[in-house]
Amino acid sequence: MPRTVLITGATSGFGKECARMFAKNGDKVIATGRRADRLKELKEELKDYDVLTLQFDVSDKEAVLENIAFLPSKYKNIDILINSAGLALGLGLAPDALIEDWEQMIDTNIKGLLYVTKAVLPIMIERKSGYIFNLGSIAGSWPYQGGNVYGATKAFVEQFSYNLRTDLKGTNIRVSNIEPGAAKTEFSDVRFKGDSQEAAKVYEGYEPLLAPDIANLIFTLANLPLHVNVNSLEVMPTAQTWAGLHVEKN
Ligand code: NDP
Ligand code: 8X3
Repeated sequence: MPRTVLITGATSGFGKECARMFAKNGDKVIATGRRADRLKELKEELKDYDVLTLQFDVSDKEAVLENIAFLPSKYKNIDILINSAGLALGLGLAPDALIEDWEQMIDTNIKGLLYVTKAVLPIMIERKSGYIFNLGSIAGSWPYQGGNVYGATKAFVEQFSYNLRTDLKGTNIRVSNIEPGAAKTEFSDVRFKGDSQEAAKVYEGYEPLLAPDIANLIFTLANLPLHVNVNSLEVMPTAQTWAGLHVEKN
């Protein structure tokens, strides 16, 4: 039975790879993002599969509510929500970081995720089924220099995921917080605002995670028996560990 899968951030990275994977599995995919050209390309690439593309900014509350309220009837019964839209902006220390970057991360990673989730919840609750994947990050659990507000937004996503799951007791709705480590997508290009050399350095000298690694895990979780809920899944490249706690010496 094909499922209906709403994916935010489907124009790149994890979201795009999830769109490919679920669509090729025969599921109905609603792929969303801000970049219309990317959505058009994805629609063309997946033209043999059941894909609806919708262009909206997750931080625009009205646009989110309207797009989900007016879904064509074929796509209304959302079974799976993948909240992948998100970003880090800058890697400056807190005193140097731009307040506008902080605001955009909060608007996207926190408020945007909340708007989409709130819009989808009634659909899942009415049908007493559903699966919500939230893209958290290792940055939500493990502090690092320059991670300041980005990490804090992902800590929000983690705790919100657990609290949401708690509130949804008895509804059969599953919630998983997916917490990847370093993954080579457009993430660092965005973080370094188009400085592709700086972005490339992040992934030099080791094998980072790639988008299909995370999409595969999400797809696997989505196919687990209905009585199984993975609360959180922290995934790193093998080369990445927690080593490196810093001591400032005299
Ligand atoms: P990408 O930059 O490759 O993809 C990010 C996606 O988010 C794009 O499709 C972008 O689409 C979308 N997006 C950003 N802002 C908005 C917005 N305001 N409204 C709608 N869509 C938006 O990064 P990843 O795929 O790597 O990241 C996906 C998620 O995973 C993010 O939440 C990120 O924080 C998280 N993550 C990433 C890790 C990594 O190392 N790559 C590790 C851990 C977590 P568009 O620009 O078209 O709107
Ligand atoms: C992305 C992973 O470590 O670059 O969330 O913050 S990290």
